[in-house]
Amino acid sequence: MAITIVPPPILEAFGLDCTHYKIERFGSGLINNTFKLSNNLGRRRDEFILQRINTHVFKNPEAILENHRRASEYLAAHHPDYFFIAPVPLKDGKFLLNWHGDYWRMLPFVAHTFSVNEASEPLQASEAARQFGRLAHNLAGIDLSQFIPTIPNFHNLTLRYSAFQSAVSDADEERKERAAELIEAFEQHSRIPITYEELKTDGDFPDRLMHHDTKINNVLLDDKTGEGVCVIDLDTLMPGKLISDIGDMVRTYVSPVSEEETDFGKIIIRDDYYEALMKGYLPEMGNTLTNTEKEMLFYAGQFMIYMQGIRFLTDFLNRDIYYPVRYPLHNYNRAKNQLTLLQRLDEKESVLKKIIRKYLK
Ligand code: GN1
Ligand code: MG
Repeated sequence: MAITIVPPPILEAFGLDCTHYKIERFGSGLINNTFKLSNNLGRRRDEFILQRINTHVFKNPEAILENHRRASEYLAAHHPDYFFIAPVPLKDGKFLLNWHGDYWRMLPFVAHTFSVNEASEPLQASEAARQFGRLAHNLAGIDLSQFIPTIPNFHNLTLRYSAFQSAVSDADEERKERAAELIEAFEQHSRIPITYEELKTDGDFPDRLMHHDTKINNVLLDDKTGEGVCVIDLDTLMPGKLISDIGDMVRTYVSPVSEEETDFGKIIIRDDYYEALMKGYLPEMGNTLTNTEKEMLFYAGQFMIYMQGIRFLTDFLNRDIYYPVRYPLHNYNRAKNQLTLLQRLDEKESVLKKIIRKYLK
């Protein structure tokens, strides 16, 4: 359940006097409860983001803060000039607060930045992609064995596909009937999960520390210049595959409308945004990409759009237990939106592959 107020002892545990802060709900994330704390004495620098972690989704919230701390220590040691948001410690030195079974953590708020929910100029796409590319590159040498998956199997398409199939067989007749065409369309694209199966055993397709949620609103942009400043939302920073981060950028930067759009005719592939994101990301990775990774850059978009589509459809069939919905067909429409996006992407395969080649060394 979303909450609207923050109990004062939570601020106190972080060493803040609650009478000095204005607290507002913040952002558009679907999973955690996010608040912005602003110092009401007018100290602009003294602002924070406070979040209650959704423990239905993140069953091991300690892992989030542990991973975040390890990554920030590594980056501070190896890339001291790289701007990365480290979590704010509690008075007792820990980073995660357990308050009557709810878990809270705090981050500094980065002043003079903004974020966008949809890319409205190619520069935003290239700046955001550059930030995610830089993150991946700067973390490339880190020891992955120390990282705990914060959501096990998060982007395991094999398991997402079987969850989808189970949802199809367990759903009530009404929802199944409503979704029949969509179910069939996603099943017709089963080449996408099969390719993923093949990649899992490909020795030239390494694990990397990936962000796993590279939506454009997870990058802060500079108020004045629009340049990328840093990435945010490190909850799913964990070992994974390159296609997750590239794919979610394709999924969310390239169409002029988001996964919430129900006028499906508005979903199109903007080649210039696709190009901007490859232009932003690929040079940051330098020549660290393997041949298989290079070959799978187009597939990345198909992989993430397909996975998000079946996740929404699975949730619709499961009676909306994961994603918050505002109306009965909300998850159904989100799934249909993603299917449309996948179709638009496939239609442009050859042009988009040409763009990719331009930015590969
Ligand atoms: C969730 O909460 P938010 O919006 O950052 C989801 C992502 C989906 C996204 C779709 C932990 O992210 O995987 O892509 O919704 N995060 C989790 O909007 O499930
Ligand atoms: Mg997120």
